Amino acid sequence: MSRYLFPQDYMADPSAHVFNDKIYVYPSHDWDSGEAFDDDGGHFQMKDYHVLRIDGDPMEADVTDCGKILDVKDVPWAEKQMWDNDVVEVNGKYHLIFAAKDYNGVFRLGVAIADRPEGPFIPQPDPIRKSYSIDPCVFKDDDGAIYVYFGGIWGGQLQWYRDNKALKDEYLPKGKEPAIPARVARMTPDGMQFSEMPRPVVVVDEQGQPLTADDPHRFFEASWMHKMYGRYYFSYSTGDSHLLCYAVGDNPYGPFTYQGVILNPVVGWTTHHSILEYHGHWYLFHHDCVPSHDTTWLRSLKVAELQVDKDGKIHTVE
Ligand code: FUB
Repeated sequence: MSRYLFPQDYMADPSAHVFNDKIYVYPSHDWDSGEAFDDDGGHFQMKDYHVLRIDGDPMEADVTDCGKILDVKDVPWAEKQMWDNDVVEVNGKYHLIFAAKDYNGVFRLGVAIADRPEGPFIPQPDPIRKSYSIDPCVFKDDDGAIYVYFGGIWGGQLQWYRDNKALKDEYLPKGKEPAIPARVARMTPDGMQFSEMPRPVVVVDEQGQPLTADDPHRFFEASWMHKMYGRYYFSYSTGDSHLLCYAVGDNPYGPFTYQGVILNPVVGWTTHHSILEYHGHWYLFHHDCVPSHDTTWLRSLKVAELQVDKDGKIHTVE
């Protein structure tokens, strides 16, 4: 069973968290900009963020749009395309980590800070130093350490970087070459900068070999990290094979061993999600394009309860 969370507006890429015993969902805010579809996501011209609050069981409770929390015109370094974001609590404040294109057409990650989960968020004047690409997921471990997972291929520009340096030409591995990995960096305790150079998030098969470029289950974008039964679950979208998959590891850096498919392809090109525990139940937040009749840039938020075995295996959502 699943539920459309907010049929009143088009939103996507939901990052869901529990703050003060309520669920807050931080999505991208889709709209019809008139830009044509292209392989670089030029049709995703989002210009602001809203936050949704769910007052109880996400399968049935009321969902409130708390309003606009950040507008691209208020971010000094960002020109356009406010894509996926995520929020983490840092010393009693709330830090929104978001991706947008700067005035050189390069995706960077930025920070904006609020006193409450509902915002409004005040942006920092500059992006995170040495940040690149898209789809930040901010994960706070039980010891308080904060990690940001990020990266996305094609329009997300990850194929333009290796060893954290920009390449002269993009490089997309083929065939049995190792797939391009997501990245993870621990953040400074104040949640403002990377405290280390980003490291690759390697997803391996049962033999410990990295998934290859031709594997339909390899990483493409939409990183998410959650902890379950004391283990680290890295989940992601496979992009052009349109799956949500997961892999499990014993520490925040991995490697993560591939486990299976969380969600089969939905209507629409993209698929993107978050996973959250609330009052002892696990939920998958994601999006599809059924309400917009398969208009890829007009997506609608959904939630479904996840079935998890006692050994930590996640069942594919049907
Ligand atoms: O919303 C724009 C982009 O579409 C996201 O950054 C990707 O993950 C995909 O959902």
